[in-house]
Amino acid sequence: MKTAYSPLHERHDPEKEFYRGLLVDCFERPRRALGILRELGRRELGEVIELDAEIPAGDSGTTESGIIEPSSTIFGSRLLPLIEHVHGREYVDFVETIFRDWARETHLAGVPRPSYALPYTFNRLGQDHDETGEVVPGTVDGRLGYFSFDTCTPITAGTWHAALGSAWCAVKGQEIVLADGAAFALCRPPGHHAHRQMCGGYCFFNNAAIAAEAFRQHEPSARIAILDVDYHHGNGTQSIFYDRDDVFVVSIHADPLTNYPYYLGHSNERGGPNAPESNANLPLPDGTDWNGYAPTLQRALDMIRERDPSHLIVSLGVDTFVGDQISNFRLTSPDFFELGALIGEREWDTLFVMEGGYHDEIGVNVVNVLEGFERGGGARG
Ligand code: SP5
Ligand code: ZN
Repeated sequence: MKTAYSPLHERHDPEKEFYRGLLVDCFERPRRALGILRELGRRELGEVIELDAEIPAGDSGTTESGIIEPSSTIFGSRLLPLIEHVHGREYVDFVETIFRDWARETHLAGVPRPSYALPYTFNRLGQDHDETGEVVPGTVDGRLGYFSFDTCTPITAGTWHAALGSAWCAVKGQEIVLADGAAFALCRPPGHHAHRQMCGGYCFFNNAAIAAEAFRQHEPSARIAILDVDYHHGNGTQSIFYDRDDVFVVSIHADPLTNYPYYLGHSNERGGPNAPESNANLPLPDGTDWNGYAPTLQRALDMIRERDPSHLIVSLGVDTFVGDQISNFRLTSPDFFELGALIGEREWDTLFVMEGGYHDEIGVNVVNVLEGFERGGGARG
């Protein structure tokens, strides 16, 4: 199986996130993707296609000389329209320009210039009332709060380019699947918490949703299934596809009653009025090990089979690992091989899109899933 990788992710390396009233070191760091890359080099999974973007150093949206960099010419004409299809123009503009504006504004205010932007307020009104809360504020703090849902997703000078590079991996991965039947998009930053118009959970662009859109644009009758095995519920993916019957979303995750991202991910969320069976949530209790996990995975795969998908996208988080820093499931490294094999047995054309996983064994665990998939019969083999 081939891997799509972009070194641009290294430009997103924020120092701190805000958690329980304290600034703590970020969990979502470049070493995660670099660890996966290193393990891919040690094992014989297949070629790593390094996407090469000649993007000059500098703040998001600008070069050092202050000239706006036209991302569409760097990444090819396909990427930005796909991202804007999923996220809308206003939000994409926000991701591109917010750090530059934040740096300028804090500089003008005469305060020390922070290396990352975080919100201190949030727009709740837009969720509750149709007529209010829909006006995008004009100031930096107002926009940050309008387009974010938590305080653990700092935006830096390099975030825009890293997020573009990440989405680019997903789109490249989609192209590889058309040719090979399987691919691994080594996306970083991750994507499954990103909503149409909100970043959060370390995510900016919803890479899995963008890949789904790419499949649909290539083949308008494509039926996509997204299987999300990250420890955390894929609230962004759910909300993007909730009322659409062309994309089935099923997620196995820690119970949102007691776990991040809270609020969404309950088993009674089955789809919107136009797509009543398009979403499935399979929450599991803290402490779940492979014995508890495997039957639920089989159930999810059976649900997917009922939809007879043309393509499967796996939102692959390995933060279900027993040693993970921020999670409470108990899967072991050999279990990840089994997880991949159970998916591979179904023999769907499959795109793996990287999501979470915060232990140094991330590389071993990810490559175990991918090797297990191939051993299980995936990738037309
Ligand atoms: C993609 C992904 O996995 N995003 C997860 C975002 C989770 N953010 C919440 C972080 C909560 C940190 N909890 C620290 C617990 C330390 N024991
Ligand atoms: Zn996660």
